[in-house]
Amino acid sequence: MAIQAAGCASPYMIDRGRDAADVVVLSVGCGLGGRIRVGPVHAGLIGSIGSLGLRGGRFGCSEVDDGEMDFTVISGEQFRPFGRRRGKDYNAQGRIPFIVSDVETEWAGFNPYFTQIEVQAGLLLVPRLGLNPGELLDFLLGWTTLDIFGDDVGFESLEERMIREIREDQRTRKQESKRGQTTKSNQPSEAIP
Ligand SMILES: [Ca+2]
Repeated sequence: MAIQAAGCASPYMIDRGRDAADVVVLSVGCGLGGRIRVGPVHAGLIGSIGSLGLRGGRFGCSEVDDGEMDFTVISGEQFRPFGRRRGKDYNAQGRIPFIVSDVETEWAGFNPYFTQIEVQAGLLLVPRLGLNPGELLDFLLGWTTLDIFGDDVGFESLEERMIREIREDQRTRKQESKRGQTTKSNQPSEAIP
């Protein structure tokens, strides 16, 4: 996202920005309890719905009423981010203790759900902190154009384009304002009689 914010809008750089955003999850839901998950292995006691923050490579809320419940011996969770499909959605069910046994996705490629590490804990507000080593590898290899998760979809959405153009406009105004101040300060001051 920072790369996109820097104004580099080629499809290649847009994908590098998205790949970078995929690595970290920092979001919050509503509910009660705590949970830890390392790929398909999980343990916890939690019920939570909704998602707001950085998750699935996007900042914002999720598209469907996602959430999770986890009683360690049985679990279920669903997530689908807004925007262009890049294989970050999942519907995962666990019917045996500690293991997610069934993961469905709209995506044909490898699901990054299996390389995700995340913890959640809270009362009413349930923060979620996650890191995905698989996505980190995808980000690093992405600079060589190798796309192991098949999530390099290229061009910008209308929303992304609007955000970029607003940021570019703000940056240009700032630079012009700075230049104006520098020119003023370099002008010779009037001679004091
Ligand atoms: Ca990628």
